[in-house]
Amino acid sequence: MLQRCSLTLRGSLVALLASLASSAALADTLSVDDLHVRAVPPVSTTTAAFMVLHNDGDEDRSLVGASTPAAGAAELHNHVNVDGVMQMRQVESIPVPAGEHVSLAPGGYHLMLIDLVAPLHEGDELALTLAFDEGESLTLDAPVRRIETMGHGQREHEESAMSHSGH
Ligand SMILES: [Cu+2]
Repeated sequence: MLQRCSLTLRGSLVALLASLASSAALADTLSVDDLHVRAVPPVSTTTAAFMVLHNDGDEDRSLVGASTPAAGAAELHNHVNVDGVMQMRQVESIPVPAGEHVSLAPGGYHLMLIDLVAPLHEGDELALTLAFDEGESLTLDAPVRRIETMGHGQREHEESAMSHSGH
């Protein structure tokens, strides 16, 4: 199961974030837009956060980690097409090439929030800390929103979680 296999990764993420705690403020070349968290039913212990990451600088950058007090773990995920079936996979980083932006959106890259400590309500705001490859971290308030999507709803997302394999 996802929960169990994420335990060792969670430990290393905590260590990583601890090492970043005293780092410099985010360089102004990186910015975050349209940050939000998917509203889920109270019985759900996982959800996903979405955003658009902008890199206005000359160097390729990447998002390398995330955390929130609202969840036991926050993992970087992508959806990949495996023999015609969309599966969620954990990734080590999400690249944000120089001068470009990357969307974290349903069906693609997203931050998976695992082991929610309390039910989410539409309109709540979660403090979400993003860690970048040169040691910067940025903490933002992520509003909880209802997201209506075709083909990539919460039910499918949870089924994808079930098919998680390899870690
Ligand atoms: Cu996911």
